[in-house]
Amino acid sequence: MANLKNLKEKKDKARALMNRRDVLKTPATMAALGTLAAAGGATGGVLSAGLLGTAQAAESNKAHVGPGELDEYYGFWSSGQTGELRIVGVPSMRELMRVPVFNRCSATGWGQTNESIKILTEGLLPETREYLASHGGVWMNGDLHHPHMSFTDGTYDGRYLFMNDKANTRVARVRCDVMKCDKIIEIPNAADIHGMRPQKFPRTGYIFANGEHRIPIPNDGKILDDPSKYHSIFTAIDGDKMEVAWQVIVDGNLDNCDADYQGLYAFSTCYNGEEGVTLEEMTANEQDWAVVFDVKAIEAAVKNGDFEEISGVPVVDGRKGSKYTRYIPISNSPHGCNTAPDGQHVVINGKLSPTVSVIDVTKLPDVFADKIKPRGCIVAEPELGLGPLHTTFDNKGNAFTTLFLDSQMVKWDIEKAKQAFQGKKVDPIIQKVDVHYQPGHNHASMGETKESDGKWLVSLNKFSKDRFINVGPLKPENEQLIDISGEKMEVVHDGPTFAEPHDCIIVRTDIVNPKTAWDRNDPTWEDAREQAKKDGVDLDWGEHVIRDGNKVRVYMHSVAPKFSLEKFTVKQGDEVTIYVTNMDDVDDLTHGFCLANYGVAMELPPLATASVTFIADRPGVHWFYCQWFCHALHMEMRGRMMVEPRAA
Ligand code: K7E
Ligand code: CUA
Repeated sequence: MANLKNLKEKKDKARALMNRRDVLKTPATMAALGTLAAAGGATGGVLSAGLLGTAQAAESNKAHVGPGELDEYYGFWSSGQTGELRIVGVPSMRELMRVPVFNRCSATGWGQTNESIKILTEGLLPETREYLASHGGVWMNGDLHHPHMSFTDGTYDGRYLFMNDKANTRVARVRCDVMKCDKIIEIPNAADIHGMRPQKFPRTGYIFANGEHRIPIPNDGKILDDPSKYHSIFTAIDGDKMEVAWQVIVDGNLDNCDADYQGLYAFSTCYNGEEGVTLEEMTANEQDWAVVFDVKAIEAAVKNGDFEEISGVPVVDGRKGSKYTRYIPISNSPHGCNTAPDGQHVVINGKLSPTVSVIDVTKLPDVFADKIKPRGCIVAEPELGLGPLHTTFDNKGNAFTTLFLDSQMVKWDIEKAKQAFQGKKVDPIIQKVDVHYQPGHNHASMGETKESDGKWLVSLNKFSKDRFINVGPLKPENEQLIDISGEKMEVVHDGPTFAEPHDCIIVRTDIVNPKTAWDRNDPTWEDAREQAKKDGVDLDWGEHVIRDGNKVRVYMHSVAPKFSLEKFTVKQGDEVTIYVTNMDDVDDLTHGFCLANYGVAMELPPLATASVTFIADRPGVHWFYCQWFCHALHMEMRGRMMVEPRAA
């Protein structure tokens, strides 16, 4: 009975929402914002209209990956405010691995080992490093929204993954051979990197990154409450060197971006054309823009000196009227920006407008030559539903757009949308399917490459509400798997997930080939290798304690189930560095090193070296032990650090 009552309540709520949606059809702006707020409200009242007569698709066999079977695709998932990268198997949606990037990690020692601290700090701006010196040395948080793989010739090449940190204005790179972060840089002159995409052609090349918030440049305190002097900045990073190549100052706030398949243009959605600082000011106008960057012209400007050097990087003026950019008027507050695999169309997602705008890149030379108006490159503008945020594609000319407010995924035909734009009586919408609830990003298998294959679609939903048993006030998000191989979309899987999978990519497994053990010559522990050489010890087979004033360097290796040193002794107050090398090369034979009551812990996968430095200021016997289950005698894999008390 309770269930029936529940169902009736839900239907009533859904009907109430239907009415509200009708009200919303007209000038969307503030009303839509009101609903955005309601979606986050405590009542759960904004439920998908699709609850009416939802015929939930039966579990498709294709999505089932049985015990011991392997997935067809790697999913690379962001984790939003958790700050890490996640690896998910698709279509099983099994979480396979977490790769710490902008976060601190208890298991792996990321943020504590000398090797990770180097990566986390060497690319920071000097003023940030100075600030952090008295604030723990490394940032403890990050906000990782957009993970994207490097491209060669319009498709993924399996070299690197790049990702942004909105919280602390950084861009990071993960090596796909070992699935570890190897570079992090902070972007100067920018505030809070949001949209980020690699160059698709001829290769990556550049990483394009949007500074979202507007700030005074330089932001040194001379200008404060004078928003007319704030700017936001577009950055091109050299993805090989992980250095800023150039920047472009723009009008408005940059949101998301993408690149073309010709290597000529980059695109950013741009809201707050009003340049306001309050919500009312930012949404006052009915029009914002998509900004198009002429990459070749900007490169020439940098070569010919048409830039200002700020914080050591060339900054080109791309504000309205500049020859390096064009501002294409788009309805209020566009969000996602997605290039289609046909190489010709770029979809700008309306967010506060129920439409998406389709740019034809072949018309851009005429726009830059001022032969046609900026809007002249728009070749379709279908009305899809409420709150279009992001779009992805199959290999048959179809696009899939998330509708945040409607809690739906809409499949539509790009060609038909173009015909409708020219006045033909055709409906580009093929199907809408309910997702649960409030989807943000979506992604189809290989969908942002020219090899898009139209098999799977993932909807990353911001709310799970009633989809899972209740775990308390903080609920998981819900990522749903949709089979798009047929004419109709079919939701086949719900996957709860912790905060917050903003975005993901789905990559064929043949493209990604990680190693199963580290190479002993890996540059990650270059500093350890050099120090061992100076100390005249063997890093691989170390079992040495080197005293150097009040510095002590301990070298040990691990072979299951033993550390090479059963004990070592230091003096209270010594600065101790422990280098541990795992000499087991057996697949999956990871050890760990945990020094109890010193807060020290790190991972040691096959043939890796890791090191940690700390002050031995607690006298007594301190056990270190292997913290990764490695052997039948794993519990016995341990030793003692003895700290002699300081003479009284
Ligand atoms: Cu969440 Cu890509 Cu940061 Cu849209 S962004 S939802
Ligand atoms: Cu070595 Cu557990």
